[in-house]
Amino acid sequence: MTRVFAIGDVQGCLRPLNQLIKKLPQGSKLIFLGDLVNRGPDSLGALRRLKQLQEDGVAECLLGNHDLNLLACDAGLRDTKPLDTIDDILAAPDRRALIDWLRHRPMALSNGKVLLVHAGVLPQWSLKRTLSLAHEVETALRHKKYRDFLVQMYGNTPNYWDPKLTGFDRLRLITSTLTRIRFCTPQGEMEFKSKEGLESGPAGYIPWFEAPERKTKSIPIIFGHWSTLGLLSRQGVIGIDTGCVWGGTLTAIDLNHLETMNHNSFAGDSKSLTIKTVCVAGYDHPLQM
Ligand SMILES: [Mn+2]
Repeated sequence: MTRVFAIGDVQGCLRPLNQLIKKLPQGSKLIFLGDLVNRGPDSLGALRRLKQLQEDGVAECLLGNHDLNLLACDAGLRDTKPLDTIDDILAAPDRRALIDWLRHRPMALSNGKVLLVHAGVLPQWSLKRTLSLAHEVETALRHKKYRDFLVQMYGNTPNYWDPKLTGFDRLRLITSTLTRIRFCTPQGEMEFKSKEGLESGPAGYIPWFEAPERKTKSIPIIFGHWSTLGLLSRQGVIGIDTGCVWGGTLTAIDLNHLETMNHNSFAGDSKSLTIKTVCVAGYDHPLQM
């Protein structure tokens, strides 16, 4: 059986990426949870490596908010900011190939037993709904006029799900959820400012996975994005952004191990999943905030 690992936010940390791959069993399939680039010391090297791994059939990579920011910078819609480390990609001779590869990556993945997203999902979304909404954004990004979507991508509204949403409002809501969500109300109204731990949301807001009516409770969700949580397993979800780029670690989780567990042991309750991970030390000279 092919071993499958989900891997947290690489963010341009090529050395830890290479070290982690060396520690995993030969022939493993690797699924990266987005934020492939930015903040780390070698975004270009990491992106080239991940593209090669995907083209070799070894890896797949989800899109995260930093990857979408790169697409927007490439399209001339956003200037790089002082902490950004993507200039090397924008100056690279293979820039076009890298960008075109990146915009064809998925926004969510599932084999029916586990759901993988960069940031999270809204309470009203089932597994099927999540994959279908992810596909709407994927279609926009793969279209030859994908720049039209990038122009409209930024913004914090709408911040709650309404199936009647259409056009760019709908695509923006889906993108904000899958790549940026941390806190929402129990009804799923999102808030985008809080970035610290589980208790750091404003009054009335909870981590997205604690929404009491969340329709994805029966399937484990693996996500990245929220590095201030560290490795987290609760409510049937597993966060694996362990802050590689901030001096933490780069974490891989064994999905085969997860799939062999009794489904009922995590459905809808607050128990932690038993998980098996492989970690390497992250970037050892973290940038100053
Ligand atoms: Mn992120």
